[in-house]
Amino acid sequence: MEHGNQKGATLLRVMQPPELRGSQSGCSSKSGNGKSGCGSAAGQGDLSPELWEKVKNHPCYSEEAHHHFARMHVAVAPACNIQCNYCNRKYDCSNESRPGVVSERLTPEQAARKTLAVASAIPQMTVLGIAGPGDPLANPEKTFKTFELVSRTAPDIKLCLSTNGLMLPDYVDRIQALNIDHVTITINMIDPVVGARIYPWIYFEKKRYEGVEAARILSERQLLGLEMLTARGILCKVNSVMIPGINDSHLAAVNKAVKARGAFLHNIMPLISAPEHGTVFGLSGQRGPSAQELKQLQDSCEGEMNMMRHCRQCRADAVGLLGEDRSAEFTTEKVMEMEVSYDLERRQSYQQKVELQRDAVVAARKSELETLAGKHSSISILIAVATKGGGRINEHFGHAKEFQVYEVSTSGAKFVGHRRVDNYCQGGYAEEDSLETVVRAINDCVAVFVARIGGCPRKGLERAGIEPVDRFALEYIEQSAIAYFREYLERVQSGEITHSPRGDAEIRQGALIA
Ligand code: CLF
Ligand code: SF4
Repeated sequence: MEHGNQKGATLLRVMQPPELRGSQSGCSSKSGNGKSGCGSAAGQGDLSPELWEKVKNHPCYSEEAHHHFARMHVAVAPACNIQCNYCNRKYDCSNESRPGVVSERLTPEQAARKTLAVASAIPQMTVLGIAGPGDPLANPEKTFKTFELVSRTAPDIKLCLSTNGLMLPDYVDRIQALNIDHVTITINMIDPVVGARIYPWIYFEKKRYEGVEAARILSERQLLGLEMLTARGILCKVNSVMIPGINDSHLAAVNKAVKARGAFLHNIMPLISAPEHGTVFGLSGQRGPSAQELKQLQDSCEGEMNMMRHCRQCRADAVGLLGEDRSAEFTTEKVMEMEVSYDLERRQSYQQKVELQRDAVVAARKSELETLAGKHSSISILIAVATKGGGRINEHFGHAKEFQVYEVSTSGAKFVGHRRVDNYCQGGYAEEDSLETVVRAINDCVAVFVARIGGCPRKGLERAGIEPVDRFALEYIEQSAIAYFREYLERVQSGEITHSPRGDAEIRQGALIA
């Protein structure tokens, strides 16, 4: 564990963007991205080459990578050994997935073929994750067989596992032997009294436990599993579901506990809860957090610990960049008909080009940030961005299914979240209603950056006090955000505009599905 902690501390330092290292105010959430974003020797910092390789192209472990690299999940693990009050067994695991029905459950063989098919079609797909629809370690043979098959046929793909942690200590050796070097554990509490309000029961060693005893066993197993993994140098991310009134004030203690055990990243996600999901929380009216509540908690936990803020709570069969879902292109039927040619050289050469693009994004950000040198202000603003990926403002307002949100201050621009929305352009129906939902989702932002925008939504946004900005079309996001902020400060200082805090915003339920 000590070894893991030391490693963790080193990683945390280098995860900050080079230009912000040493700055208290900095984008430690740039964290997951900072170094990773660099994709260069400089960005690697003092990270060992082996660890750098693990992090730099993983879209969940590196915020910066998530603009460029994709992941895929295969739904091979239907069973679960615990009950969470935010989950309905008929649906996806909502600790890693949107609670929607998984389109198909796959055998390990089908999953391996699908992985090769996606790897052929999407050369920037770098990670295969198993995240449900139940718990992968409650289905160990299917899970490990899938990983074995893929590691044999597609050795460049990183293997990633997400678990509730109950069975984790039993499988640490197997995880290590298979080179699964990224493991996510969902840890919502370290206090069993809190846990009893989240988990009605667990099934462990052929016995069903309930209430506080169930939560105590689960918590002990989760923390033990985390310690065992980090002691072996396996990168661990902790996911926590923020449940207002139940564990929101407790998650700071969870953050400390997992940090002490060497966790690399902490991903605090909003509860997904609606009556139609049929979950205990959904039916009892338990609400999820607002955008401001979530951000405040993430901010308060962001010390030396990397906070993940770009999670999309994806389905257990998601495919593509985190902000998109291409799973419908890869159904079993389609995969069986596809000509699959896994070409390692082609994949590597494509990924090298992506690395160059990534270097350009970082260089542009760094150079723009220099224009803020010597400027001091307590002002920070949020900017919503319509993007299709690549780190650029390249999406039409009307086509955006989500907006990425950046916080900008004299310290720079940092990604702080995303907001899912309905397409404004839905073929002419209910466009006014769509605009209202967009405004509610980005109401805390002073501006929205888009590649293009029509006259009607432009006026509607202006009425809501959100400035539509299309003059940075196709430019890099962070560079543009810093340039906009510099002008914003000048306008405030000249008295042209008054800066005042904006209101809260609404987090839409669930993640994007195609
Ligand atoms: Fe999948 Fe999870 Fe691996 Fe990523 S997802 S198993 S670590 S490859 Fe990522 Fe999706 Fe959030 Fe999970 S955005 S739900 S954190
Ligand atoms: Fe559902 Fe996942 Fe919880 Fe199991 S661990 S009950 S599948 S949310």
